[in-house]
Amino acid sequence: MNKQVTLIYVPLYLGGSHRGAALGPAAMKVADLRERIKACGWQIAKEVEVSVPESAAWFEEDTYARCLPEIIDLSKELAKLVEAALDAGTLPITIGGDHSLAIGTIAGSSNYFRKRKESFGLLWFDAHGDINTPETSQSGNVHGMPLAICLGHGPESVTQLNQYSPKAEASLTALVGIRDLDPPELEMITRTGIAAYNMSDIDKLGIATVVERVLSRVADNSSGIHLSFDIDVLDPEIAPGVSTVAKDGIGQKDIMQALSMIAKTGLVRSIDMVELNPTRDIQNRTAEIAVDMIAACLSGKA
Ligand SMILES: [Mn+2]
Repeated sequence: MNKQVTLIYVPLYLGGSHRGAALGPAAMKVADLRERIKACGWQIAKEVEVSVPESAAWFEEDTYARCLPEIIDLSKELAKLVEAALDAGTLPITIGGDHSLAIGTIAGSSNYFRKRKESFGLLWFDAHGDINTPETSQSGNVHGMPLAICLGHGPESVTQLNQYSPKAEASLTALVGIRDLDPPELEMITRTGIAAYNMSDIDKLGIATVVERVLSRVADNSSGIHLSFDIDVLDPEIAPGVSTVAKDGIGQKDIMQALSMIAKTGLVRSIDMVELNPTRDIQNRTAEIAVDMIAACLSGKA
C-alpha cells in the first residue's frame, strides 16, 4: 500500500438521539488529526466534507427507524466515496458522526472487494451490539442497527443497497467490547453466528488473546479488514465524550495494544471512527484519544 489516506468527514447525528455527534469531525481536527496522520509517515491524498441534511423527522417519535430515508441517501453517497478511495489505492478513514454511517462505508468496502472476488473481515469495536432491527429496537435510532443491516437483517430498502445482501459475511465478522446489549441483540448474535467478545471475556482472557482469536477469524481468510470503531467501547473514565455512555469499558493501554496488533497484520483497508460527542467531552480529551487510536492503526505503534 502506498501509505495514503482519504479523510471523509461525516457530521451525522440523524441515527442517534444527540445532536452533538455532528461536531465529531471538527473536534478531531482540533485534536491535530491531519498533523498526526502525517507524523505517522502517511499522506492525505484527499479530504471530503460530506453534508448531512436537516431532517424534520429527527424531532419526531418513531420507534421503527427514524430518519431512515435520509440515512439511505447518505449511505449511497458514502459507499461511493469509500469504494473510490479504495480504488485509488488509499485507505479511507471516515470520521463521524454517529455509527449509522457504517451502513454506507461497509457497503463501499464490500463493493470494492466483491468486484475483485475477494473477501474482507469486519471488525466492530463497540459497547453496544448495534445489531437491532426496526422490529426489535426500542428507540428507533438507526445507529443501533448498522451491524444487523450489514449482515443482511433489516428493511430491504437499506439491506439491498447496490442490489445485493449481505455486505459483510457473518463468518468473517467479530464484535469486541460489548457490555450493554438488548435481549433481542443477544439472540441476533447467536442467530448470525458472528464472533462476539464482551468485557468479561476481555478481563478473563486478556486483550492480546482476544485480538489473536479475532484476527484468526476475520483476517486469516480475508484480503483486508474493515475496522468500524465506536469510541464508546472505551472506558468512559478515559473517553467521556460519547452520546451513549457504558461504564467499565476497555482501557487506554489495552486498546492501543489491540489496535497495534491489528495494524501489524497490514490488512486494515478502511476505518470508521464514530460516535464522538464533543459536547459531552472534557477538554477534547476523547477526540485526542480517537486521534491516538487512528495513529496506532496507521503506525502499528501502541
Ligand atoms: Mn456503535
